[in-house]
Amino acid sequence: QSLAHIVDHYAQYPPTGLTMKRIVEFAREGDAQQSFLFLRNELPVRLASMMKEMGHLPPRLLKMPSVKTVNGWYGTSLFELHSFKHLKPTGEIIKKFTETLQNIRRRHKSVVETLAQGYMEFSDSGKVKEYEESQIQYFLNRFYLSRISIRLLMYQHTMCFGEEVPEHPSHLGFVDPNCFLEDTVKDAFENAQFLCEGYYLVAPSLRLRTINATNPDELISIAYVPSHLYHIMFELFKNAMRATVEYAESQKSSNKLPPITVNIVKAKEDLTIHISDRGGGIPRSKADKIFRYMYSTAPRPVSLTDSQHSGPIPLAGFGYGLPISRLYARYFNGDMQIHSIDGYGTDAYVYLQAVEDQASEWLPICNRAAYEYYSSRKKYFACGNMRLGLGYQTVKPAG
Ligand code: W6P
Repeated sequence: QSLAHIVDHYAQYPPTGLTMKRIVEFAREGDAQQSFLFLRNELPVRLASMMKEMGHLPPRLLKMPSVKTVNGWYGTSLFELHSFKHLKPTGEIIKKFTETLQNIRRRHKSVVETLAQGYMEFSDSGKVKEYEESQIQYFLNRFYLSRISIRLLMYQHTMCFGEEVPEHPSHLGFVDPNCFLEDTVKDAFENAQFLCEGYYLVAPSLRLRTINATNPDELISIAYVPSHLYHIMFELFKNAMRATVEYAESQKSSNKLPPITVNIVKAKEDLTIHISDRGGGIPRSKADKIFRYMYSTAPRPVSLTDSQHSGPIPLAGFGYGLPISRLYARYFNGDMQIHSIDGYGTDAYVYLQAVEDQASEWLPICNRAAYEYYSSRKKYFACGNMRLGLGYQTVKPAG
């Protein structure tokens, strides 16, 4: 059976979207065998649909060595998973499956950097047309969203039913059923502050308020993926701090830096985190660009999470950080919005689902709208709102 055949087979099925509630329940009550039976089909479905989608990228981009490398990783991983299709779920097979998942995770670790490299190879070897750029942005949002979902499923299996241990005994795999948002937010702030002081010698302080609108006396917690929230907040804080310090310097202000204020509010439906800085804001003409993947301006692809630099680490510019953070927020049916007052400051809003069974995985599915996106040569930046039917839909969990 050829790889193309296997891809076609799995890509005909839509993914099965889960909710946070089901993920938590499954971590508590499920077992390795059930997980194996689900994932040996679900992971190939999600991998294959992205392989299909890669096929719609501009042909010249597909010829770039780094893009071929990533495509090859997907093929190898799909093939490995497919080899479990007809096997009896014995203890030994399940153990091998778990090891395979760990290998796959390692193999795909540097997908983001490698695709960034591929984009640079593409733009170095010829002019990038505007519609190509637009298709690539559209693709990357879907591709990275899918990657986030695949990695979460793999983490849940290896940490709940394999040898890997969760970061904290109260966690269920990669998920914290009682994620105290205030702790994660403070943690992200302190680490961004540390970077900021290392680079600028000063950093703004934090003014944090929490409002639990439903249970006023209770600390705010939801079931969530702590590392996703950390990633989102760390990115927003780095941006807010950089703006605050650089704006104060540009104003030759000798006053104390204005603090970054954060409000965390839990209501019946939404959990909102509002981050406000007085870093001078950004003009509307730049506002829609901050969620673009801008590989061309990145000096060298630098790993998103680990920094192997020596010397001061510049606070991130608008690279991949914000678009990927927004995908993390959207993944469980949340969102991220940024509104600015030019000449004053910026407000960032992170919306998460307050209720577990409303937090459904948001997955790219291949439908006609998506196909039309790749076949048309229009410039779609202006309607980049992926909620307007441009290929994104929530798949309701089965059963
Ligand atoms: C700015 C630009 C920005 C992006 C994201 C979060 C905060 C801020 N502040 O000036």
